[in-house]
Amino acid sequence: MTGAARIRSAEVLVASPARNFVTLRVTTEDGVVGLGDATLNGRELAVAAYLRDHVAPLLVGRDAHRIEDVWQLLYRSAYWRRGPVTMSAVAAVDMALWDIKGRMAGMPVYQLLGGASRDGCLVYAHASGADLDDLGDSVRARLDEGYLAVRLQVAVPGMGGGYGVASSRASGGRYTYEPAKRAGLQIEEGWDSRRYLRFAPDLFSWAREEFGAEVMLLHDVHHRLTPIEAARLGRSLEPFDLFWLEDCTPAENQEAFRLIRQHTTTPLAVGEVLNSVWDFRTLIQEQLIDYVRASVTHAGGITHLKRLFEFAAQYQIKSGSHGPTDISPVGMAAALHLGLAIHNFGIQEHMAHHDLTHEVFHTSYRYADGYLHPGDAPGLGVEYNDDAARRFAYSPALLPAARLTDGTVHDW
Ligand code: EZ4
Ligand code: CO
Repeated sequence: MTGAARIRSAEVLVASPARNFVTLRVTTEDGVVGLGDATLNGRELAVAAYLRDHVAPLLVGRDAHRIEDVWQLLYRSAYWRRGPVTMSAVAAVDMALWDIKGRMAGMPVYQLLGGASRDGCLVYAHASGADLDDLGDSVRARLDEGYLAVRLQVAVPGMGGGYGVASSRASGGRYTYEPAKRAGLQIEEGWDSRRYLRFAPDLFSWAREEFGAEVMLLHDVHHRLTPIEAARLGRSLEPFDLFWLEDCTPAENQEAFRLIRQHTTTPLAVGEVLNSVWDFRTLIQEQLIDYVRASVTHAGGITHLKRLFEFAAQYQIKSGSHGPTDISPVGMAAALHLGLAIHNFGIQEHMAHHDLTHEVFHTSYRYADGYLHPGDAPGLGVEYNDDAARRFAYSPALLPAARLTDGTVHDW
């Protein structure tokens, strides 16, 4: 029997290589290091404080091998359950302990999770534009890179913007979409559901004519519609065979999806802002959705997300994990190990990180021909470069707010 791997330290690392990241580094008395992602976009320091002040002191001296026990302890003994700050902190610890176990076993984490169920994880990329011409260039760039699935977002004519439209084109024609802005004041964006609902079918009719039937097309509504509006949108997009329609209405009220489901066969993906299996109970048991969008980083780590995906599997619902650049390379690696191992993997979101981000995080995962593979380095396969990180000090950034034409605050 392997002896205990006592935890010597748990350090919270905050750095901003192109954007802010919070990373937990757990080190055992024998010097084995595990990394976990604790990045919660726009609320980074809340998780950092939770980890530093309340979680790290509990970890020191504990056996890093006892992943389930530590998970249950952090979840139950805090007394205050769930929520994005707590579940991101628990997630970071969980990832770091899986990383340690893998490194000690000399195996990639996906092997510890049951081994590969597929050759690679299908991913979707982002394309966006200020108008359809601009969006066309963006989609073609993604297809040239070999992506088989692309999420399309475009500014709605007459609205001066829309969710998910990149504001700048980086070198090499790559659009970088980062909603959190490093500004003193929170940015406010306008929203008009009627304009959007009229335009969305034109967008996908154009896309099918332009790019053909084979490419998988996705779209994110980002919580902006009421249930009946979402039902109408899903129905109007049916001729264009979407891979999924994402977050078409806020999902705190899970029962809202009953109405949407009665009206449309467009596949539905929900849950990047949710963090517990309880947030999905009705959505899954009543088969109201097709893809679970929760992330390893925000939903309690590999241990909890695996439970959630296996619950979903009993109802023929697949995974579709959140994977924007606000999930760090550590979180992305963990998502890929889990995605490779589970049976009901669906698709993984992939927004490639900035080159500066990769100066701090060195990864073993690799992209080829529309798929990501976690690689075969022991553990999660990510190394953290402290020297590089010191060059990128934390810089506050906030997600925008949305307002309707008359000034009312809306769901962003
Ligand atoms: O706006 O993660 O599907 N992806 C998304 C994301 C979210 C950001 C918020 O931090 O909706 O891009
Ligand atoms: Co989304």
